Amino acid sequence: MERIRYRLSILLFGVSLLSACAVESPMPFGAVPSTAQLEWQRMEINMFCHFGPNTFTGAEWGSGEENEEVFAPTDLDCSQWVDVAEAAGMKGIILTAKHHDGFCLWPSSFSTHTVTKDNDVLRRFTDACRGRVKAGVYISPWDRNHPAYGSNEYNRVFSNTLKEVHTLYGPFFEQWFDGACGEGPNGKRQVYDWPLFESTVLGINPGCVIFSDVGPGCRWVGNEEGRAGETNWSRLEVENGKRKTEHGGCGDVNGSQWIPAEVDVSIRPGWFWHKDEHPKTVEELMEIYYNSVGRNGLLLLNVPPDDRGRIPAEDSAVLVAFRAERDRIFDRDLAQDATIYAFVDERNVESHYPTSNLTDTAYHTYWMPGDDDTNHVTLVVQLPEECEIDIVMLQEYIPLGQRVSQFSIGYKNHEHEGMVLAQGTTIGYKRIIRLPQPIRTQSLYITIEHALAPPILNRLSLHCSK
Ligand code: FUL
Repeated sequence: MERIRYRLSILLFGVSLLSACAVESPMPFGAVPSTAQLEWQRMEINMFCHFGPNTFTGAEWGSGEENEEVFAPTDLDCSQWVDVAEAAGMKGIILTAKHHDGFCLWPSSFSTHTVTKDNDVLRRFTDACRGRVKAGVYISPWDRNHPAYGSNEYNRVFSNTLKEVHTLYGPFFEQWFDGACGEGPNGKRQVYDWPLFESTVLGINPGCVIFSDVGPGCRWVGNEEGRAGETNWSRLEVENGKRKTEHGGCGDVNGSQWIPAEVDVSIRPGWFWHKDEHPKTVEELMEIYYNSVGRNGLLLLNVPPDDRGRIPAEDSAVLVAFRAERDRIFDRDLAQDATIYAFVDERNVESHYPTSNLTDTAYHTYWMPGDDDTNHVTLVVQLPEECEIDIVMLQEYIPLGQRVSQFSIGYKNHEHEGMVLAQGTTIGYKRIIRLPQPIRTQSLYITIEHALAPPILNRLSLHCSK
């Protein structure tokens, strides 16, 4: 007994010593991402594949009356899609398993408008993705073919369709619900039962990130041009399936739910492949990258397979070049060997966290100032030598919430005058700021002018795009 008591007291002493030394992790601020949403955000760029009867008819919105035999890829190869996605540095692919024409790329039991059993494209797609990239699925609630569309019965049909796809082909990392709600074959519109659709998917796969105009997993950014708002909060306020404030591109600073922005855009003019259309250039894709990933969004870039069922060579070439350009700029971090000093107003910050956490590449190490330091927090980045810089990349540690609402970047010129180079509002998961012109300097200032709670940053890097 005595021995047990002795062991227990040693143990308790050890535990109290440990907790005295350990830094308590900061309290989260506001809504925070779920584990699935965090993993999703860290994917950064995913591929969208619009593929179906429209690929063969030249339409963008099929009528639903197309003959099933129209869908006839001559050389279908879903692993080639995965090859292209991997080469482009994309982590997931979302396939339009059913677009508005209602045609199912799997032999569904709930529709007659489908591929045949021996031509199960969804199966080939999920098989090709396994172990390489994550698979996601677009299933349009709008259905221009289904006879039940426009009635209560259709909501049950659609829920069963979701159940079928997620049970037989899942798990999917993302379920894409398009917001379009047009007329069906009988001229009626459907009143969608969103709570039923969501609970069906999440009941089977709680980790599935559901996209729609209002989430709950991620939200539409409000345009199809590849642009998030310069101010972009990952919070939103949704009530009865509607945004309380109309801020697709900007989110809602006061929102109580974590619903980050997804930026969907096509590499070509149309969503589906059309013979006479061509992909965007690397410069255009870089612009999209800066305006999406660089503004706290996830980029969902549509790369449509052609009528062979393969991604055309010109699209894959531009994607490889797009990746090479990102690597060229961002693989070289000029701040890697920098020393970073932190001040609040004029005084040194007393922090439990080393500023070296800002330049290491580990995701879960971060820096924050003192508990009351929310405004005028300046990080002085002292470089080992003078460098030319035209890009600053900042990341907030979003598992503890999104906090920063105003920041600026500056430096001292050769006359030692302070010069503001750029100003911004939100940072979020990632913010990439392109300076109006390159500067040569050995030290740069990043000031968090205002945050809703002490700012917590996990990464700061400097680059030169020249
Ligand atoms: C839109 C749809 O109507 C388009 O056809 C496309 O699927 C795009 C991604 O979403 O709202």
